[in-house]
Amino acid sequence: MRLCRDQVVKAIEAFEMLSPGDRVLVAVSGGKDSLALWDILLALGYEVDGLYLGLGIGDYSEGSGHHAREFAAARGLRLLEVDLRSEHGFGIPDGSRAANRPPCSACGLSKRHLFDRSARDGDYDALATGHNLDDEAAVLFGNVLRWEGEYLARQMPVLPAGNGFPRKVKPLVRLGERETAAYCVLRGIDYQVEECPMAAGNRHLGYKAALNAVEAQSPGTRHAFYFGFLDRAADLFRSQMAEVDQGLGTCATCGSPANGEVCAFCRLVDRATGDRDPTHDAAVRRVPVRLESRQADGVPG
Ligand code: Q46
Ligand code: ZN
Repeated sequence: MRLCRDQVVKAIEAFEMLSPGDRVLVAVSGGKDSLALWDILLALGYEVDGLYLGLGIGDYSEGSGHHAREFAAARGLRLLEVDLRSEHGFGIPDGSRAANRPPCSACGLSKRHLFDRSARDGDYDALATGHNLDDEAAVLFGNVLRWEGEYLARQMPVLPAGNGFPRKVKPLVRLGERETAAYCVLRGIDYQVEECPMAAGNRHLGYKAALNAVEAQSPGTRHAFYFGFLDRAADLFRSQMAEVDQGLGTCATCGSPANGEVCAFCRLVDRATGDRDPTHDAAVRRVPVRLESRQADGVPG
């Protein structure tokens, strides 16, 4: 348990993620990473609320919500909730079908938008997510395989606030998923073990499996790959981030940052709920959705 806390402290200090007294919003899925993160940040003395997003994925969502609520209730913590179906008219399975997008793409876009918006509305100093080293290395691997410059530019453990986005931090980047799982077991944190049923066939899982195989043969490679990128290559892609940020405006529908008249989330809502506006469809054709995302991952979770 001490090792996990120490690694989080090290990450926070090395990347200047948080300052003492910061108000932090943690995106909580009910899984091991986000609950361990919430627990560790509280132990380190930060003021931390949780945010749970109901994705409408049947039993999986019911289980995740249950674990997030139990964790918060047992400790008297504040858990904000946003429900995609009741507040925006669709759940991920039906919405992604109607919008003709892969589920994880619709899900990632919705999460990023609603997390950002909640952190902004609640005036939090930072939004923290439970991405661990295994996640980040797998995303990096996928982005390097395709030389996705814009995504590589954003593959940082901290993204500063700006252009209407909150500061985003990933304090678990120095921990692997077996470590966060062990932390939860030792701390008696009951977490959602089942994986999302929509993850099957996700490219990200393939990248993770490939890196697991490399790591088994050559321990330490994952760490060297990810931190070597941050030390020696990340700066090479920075200029692409500035280019995208310069083109951002404000969504006419919801007021969030957008690189068209309407932001990618509002366009998704239109398509997912069948409430199509031809202007929005034209905007979808004109604007590649990914440009609007300041978060490079699209990681399940
Ligand atoms: S929740 Fe969402 Fe992940 Fe499910 S639909 Fe994909 S991105 S896999 S953890
Ligand atoms: Zn919008």
